[in-house]
Amino acid sequence: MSALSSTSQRYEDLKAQIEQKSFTKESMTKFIQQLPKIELHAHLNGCIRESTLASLASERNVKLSSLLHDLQQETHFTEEEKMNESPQEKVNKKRRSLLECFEIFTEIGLCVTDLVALKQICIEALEDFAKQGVVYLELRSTPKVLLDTMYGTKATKKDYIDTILKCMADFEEQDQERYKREMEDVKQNANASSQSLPRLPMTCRYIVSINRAESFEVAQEHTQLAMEYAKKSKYVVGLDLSGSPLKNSFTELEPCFRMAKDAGLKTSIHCGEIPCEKGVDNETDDALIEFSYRDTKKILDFEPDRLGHALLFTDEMYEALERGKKIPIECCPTSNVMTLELATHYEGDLVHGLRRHPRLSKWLENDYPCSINTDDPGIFNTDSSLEFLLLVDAFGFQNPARIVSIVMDSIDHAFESDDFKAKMTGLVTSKINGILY
Ligand code: 6MZ
Repeated sequence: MSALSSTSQRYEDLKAQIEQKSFTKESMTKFIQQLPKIELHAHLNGCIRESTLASLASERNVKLSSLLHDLQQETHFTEEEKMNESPQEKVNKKRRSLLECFEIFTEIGLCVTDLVALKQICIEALEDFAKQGVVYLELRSTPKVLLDTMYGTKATKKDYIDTILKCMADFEEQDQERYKREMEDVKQNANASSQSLPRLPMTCRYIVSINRAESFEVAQEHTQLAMEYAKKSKYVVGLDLSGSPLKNSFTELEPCFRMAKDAGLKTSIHCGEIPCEKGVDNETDDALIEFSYRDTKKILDFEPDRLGHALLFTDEMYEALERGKKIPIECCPTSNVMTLELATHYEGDLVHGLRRHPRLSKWLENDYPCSINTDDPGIFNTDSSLEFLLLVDAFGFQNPARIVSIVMDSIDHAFESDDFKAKMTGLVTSKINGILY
């Protein structure tokens, strides 16, 4: 039996075991918190902790918009939810429409101005993901020219990438050591329960981003950087297109993505964040809808390795995806609810908002390849465990089998080798067995 087929057999056995076990709400929450997770869609600057943003802003005399950063007064509960006192973290208390998110990114840019701040937000992001049990992280970020305060000079985009890669390498080394140490302790303590098994170490990877708002020349520069680094570093695995969907078009940037693809780099492209057809909302004008339709078609024809969000396609586009290559989608539940404002105007809280997600219930129903991610945990006040707990509440899962299958399938969407994925599947399967018994 090949390594891959033996691990997939173990995975089938595992699903069957989970389905046979009964879970209370508490045991399900605990299980999900301990579950090893795969995070494939997170933007570094969007991971900034609120406290770090506040202190960097005060050091640099940046005034953060109170509308965007102070807790909103209205809590958006339904009457029924008010009676049941829903947990606070499931409530959308902040203004986070897509446009408001881009205002915040501008403010973050005014605060993360040097390599020291970059290093701080990177280390904190890695710690935060690891704490939630993430075992494989693909973090993306747009290289920027910052300041090198040590020498009082400008730091190049290569310095930006080197800083992130160094944080990742150091973090991995320390996390591996911690794991070995904790395993030794477990071995020496014969009575240790499976619940006290140490958290698996986290593997980190980096995806170079191109921001749509920047010029073609900058996009070319980032493509070259991604290709150059992918050759010499195991950490750099792909190229992403993100940024405001109102800016530029994929059509203009396609040559960069083709070049990356031809060089063997993996690609992930944000799409479907604005409607591709009339009647979805009352805000998007016809010219923008037409632009979005054409741009999305171009992205789908290009066939990137993964699609970011893929929220507001036409039915025809979704059907073509289903029939065709089934390109894996990086779904970010809280982010989607907030940016589409699914929880602001109607029933209000995130759980009800997620039930109004334009596509997620269909993806789950049809087993469409789809990972669950945080997008910008610092901005959306979320983490990798909360995203799964939200799914459980919104879709009423009675046991975590569906969650486990999403995690296991996501391993397959990673920008990594088959060998790596087979090993990761084995590790995750053993860990889940450990949590179960
Ligand atoms: C599109 C997004 C995004 O690259 O500076 N970004 N792009 N849609 C989204 N949905 C909410 N969330 C984040 O991280 C911040 C950058 O990531 C992109 C934006 O370009 C944002 O400026 P980095 O580390």
